[in-house]
Amino acid sequence: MYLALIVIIVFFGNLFSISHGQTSYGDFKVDVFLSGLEVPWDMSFSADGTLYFTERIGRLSRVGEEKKVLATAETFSQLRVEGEGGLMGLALDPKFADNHLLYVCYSAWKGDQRINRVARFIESQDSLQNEGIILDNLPGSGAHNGCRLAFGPDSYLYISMGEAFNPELAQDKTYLGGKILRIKSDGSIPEDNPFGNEVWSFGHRNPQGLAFRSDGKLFETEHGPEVNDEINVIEKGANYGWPIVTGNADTDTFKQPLRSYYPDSTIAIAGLDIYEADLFPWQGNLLFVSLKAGRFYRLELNEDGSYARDEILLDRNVNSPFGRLRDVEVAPDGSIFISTSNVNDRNDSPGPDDDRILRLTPKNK
Ligand SMILES: [Ca+2]
Ligand SMILES: [Ca+2]
Repeated sequence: MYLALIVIIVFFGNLFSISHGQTSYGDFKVDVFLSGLEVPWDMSFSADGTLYFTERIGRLSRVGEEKKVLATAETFSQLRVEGEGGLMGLALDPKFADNHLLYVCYSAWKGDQRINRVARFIESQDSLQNEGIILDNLPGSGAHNGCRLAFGPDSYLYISMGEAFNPELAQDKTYLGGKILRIKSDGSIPEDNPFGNEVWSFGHRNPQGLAFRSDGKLFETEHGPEVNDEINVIEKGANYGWPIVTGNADTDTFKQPLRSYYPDSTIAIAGLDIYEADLFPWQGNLLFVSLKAGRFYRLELNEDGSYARDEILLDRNVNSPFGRLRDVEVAPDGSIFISTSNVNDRNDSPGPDDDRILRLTPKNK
């Protein structure tokens, strides 16, 4: 039995939540769905509920009736696993059920140069085949590689790119780092992109979360430098400020974040998803996780789309034994999957079962 459903930990959400006056939503439980992983970086579900996920060391796996490793490091051309780089973003084609195409964003070597790239594969006979590099020579570094992927309702692929430690170039619309990029699934540039290249929005630092709501609104998370992690609503051609401003800025030049966190220290917000299922009473909430603080948040919006309130559901310093949290993904059945990031990452003491993928369900269902 590959499912390590050994540990079942019941959390009392109402005891541990940091209250902003909201009603308690009651209890949920956490099952360890998979263990013994190494930085499961991005998760994605096909419509039939099969889980696909990457590990940063270069593994890509599928979990349906059974767990199957579809690809290892040599599958990805010149894969560069170092620092925060490696195999990262994953997205399934909008027509995945018919064409079995999937897309990854990974760090690579080009000679002695560090780059990132986006490649497309076909899933065939329990492996990934026919690598097609659709966007190459993206800026790369030991960290600040971005690399989250999301398909929009326009069927175009959106890519978050870190500025690869070239902060001033985040403002340069001809440089592809520090940007949200938008391409067609064959790598070509849509005619209605705002600057005639792949750039969709700019002034980003290291965006680590990217998710569309079903109405087409695009949300993004971004690590602040030492302060001011951000949740942003991404709009065509907009400037999100880095490195001129971080967090809330008293200016009309830069797009204000939907929510800026922690003016005194960062918690490194990473994976993001929007809850649009009905297993939990959290419809329309933004779900996101943090690496440094090991937190899992849900954030409620007002009718007008502005920030209403948030709740911390897991916190490594309060109620969570799971350490750093990397990605969150809502499954088609409405349960919530969270991946940890402790092995060969910035955690001094990974547990014997790390890394793990967790599954959250309501306690009474
Ligand atoms: Ca994901
Ligand atoms: Ca900003």
